[in-house]
Amino acid sequence: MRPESDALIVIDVQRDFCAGGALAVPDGDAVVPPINALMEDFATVILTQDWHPPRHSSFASEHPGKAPFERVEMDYGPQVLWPDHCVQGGDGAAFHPDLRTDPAQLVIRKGFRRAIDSYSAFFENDHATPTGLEGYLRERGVTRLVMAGLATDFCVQFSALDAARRGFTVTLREHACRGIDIDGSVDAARAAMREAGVRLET
Ligand code: VGL
Ligand code: ZN
Repeated sequence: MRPESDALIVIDVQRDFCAGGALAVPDGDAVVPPINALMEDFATVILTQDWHPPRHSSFASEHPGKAPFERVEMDYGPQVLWPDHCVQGGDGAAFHPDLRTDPAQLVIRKGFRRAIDSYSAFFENDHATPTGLEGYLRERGVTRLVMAGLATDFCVQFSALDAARRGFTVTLREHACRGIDIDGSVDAARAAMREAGVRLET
């Protein structure tokens, strides 16, 4: 068992990001067994859950003439548009049925404000509005984070970059992550994370 200073953060392992889901990540289900196994090693396990109200501004269906995976400029910066996904209380927002959730001490829900998306577990996409996770970790004396989940190039990357910038020691378990990969975005994410000092571990 790892010391209390180490936390496992499991990003968005939800039905909509897995096979048959509204925004299925290729091979997304494959992260479940290694993440379940990782939980054995950690005294502190935190899950995140993408949790959008109906008609969320990141949904392409809210932007006439736009299709999923196109980009728009929001007042907080660039935003990729997505199929409707992870709607609060809906089946697609539930955790993958095989993901162990009992060991989790905290579930961080994010993306719950209609006008702004939140990829990162730490800050919304304006990079300024906090989710509260940093305060929770600091109060509990957590300094080292191991991250895994979906999707490598969006919510995992944004979470890892924010954590590294805020001074946490961050390790990404790549065998327990999968990406969406839009125009090379997984390779770009890996380069950005490495540049920021995130350890990429296979
Ligand atoms: C995610 C796109 C939209 C993710 C969430 O979990 O990576 N990606 N919402
Ligand atoms: Zn989302």
